[in-house]
Amino acid sequence: MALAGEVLQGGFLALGKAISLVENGLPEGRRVLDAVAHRVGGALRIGITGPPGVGKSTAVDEISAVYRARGEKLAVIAVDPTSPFTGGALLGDRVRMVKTSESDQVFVRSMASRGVAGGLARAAQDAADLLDAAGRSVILFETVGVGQSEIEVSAATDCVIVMLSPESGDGVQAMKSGLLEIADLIVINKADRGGAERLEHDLRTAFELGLRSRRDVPILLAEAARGKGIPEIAAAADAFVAAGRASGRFQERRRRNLEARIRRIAEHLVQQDLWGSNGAEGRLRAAAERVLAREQSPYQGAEQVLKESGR
Ligand SMILES: Nc1nc2c(ncn2[C@@H]2O[C@H](COP(=O)(O)OP(=O)(O)OP(=O)(O)O)[C@@H](O)[C@H]2O)c(=O)[nH]1
Ligand SMILES: [Mg+2]
Repeated sequence: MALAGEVLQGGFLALGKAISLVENGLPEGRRVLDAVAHRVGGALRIGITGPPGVGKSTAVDEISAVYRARGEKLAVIAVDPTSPFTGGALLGDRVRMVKTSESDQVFVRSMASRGVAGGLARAAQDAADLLDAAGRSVILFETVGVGQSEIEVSAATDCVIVMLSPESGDGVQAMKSGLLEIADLIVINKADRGGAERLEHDLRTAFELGLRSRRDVPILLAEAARGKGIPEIAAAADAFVAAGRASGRFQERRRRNLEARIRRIAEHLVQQDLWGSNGAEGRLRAAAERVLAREQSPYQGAEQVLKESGR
């Protein structure tokens, strides 16, 4: 398949095209994924999530720069970005590097949580597989940690960074929304605004009282807008990943994430197969008529639909 070959070559144009295909749930996208599967798995996937406006995009810009300086090939998947990237590390470099190859640049892709066929988490992970196969070595996912599907996206990574700010009761919001449960690393950004130590203390108290399983999660302070604390975030993520690799937790987590992902895909395929087959609508209608006529319960109706569909 020509497009798959181009994806493996790492071309940005081909990547953009292939990601659109998987985003729209099209069979061609699926075929590209099948064709590149033998090259997926090398990239490190990091999720950055948190309430709106805490500085995630600013931090992603800066963290990208840290990894790039080490020669990593970066990709960013931003889900529903309400604010654009500052353009500091990304655009600045892009302008400077017009003459260098694509492999030196950061591939950035935005994704909307609405209108993605078959679910945001599926689309984001499919896109990450394509980027991975294309040779991107670090993939950063930015999601606003509000909805369940956004949280699902970040959870399906090798390391989750939860970013909060001392403003606007982020700590309380994070505790309520289940964000803290998925954090491998917590960053309190906008430390310049004051109240960061207070929030850190509140989080530690929350961990001691309730979320004891999270008690050892590192909490870092940062000022992303001024680049402060950024190398420390990258170092803490690296340390988390290195410890996971050494203990086997890294691989175990990948396996568990894949189990969840394959389970969802299988359910999706069964549904497609069942309701996409010839005569499915008619069988469904007949079953409804039988229940209306008090001949069957809805369960008996469903069982008969399955039987008539050959299952
Ligand atoms: N005072 C202060 N402002 C910051 C800091 N980091 C980022 N900001 C500002 O906070 C605002 C929001 O930053 P973004 O990076 O867009 O935040 P975000 O979390 O990506 O926002 P959404 O994607 O809309 O959820 C911008 O105006 C940033 O310049 C910081 O350390 N201190
Ligand atoms: Mg943002």
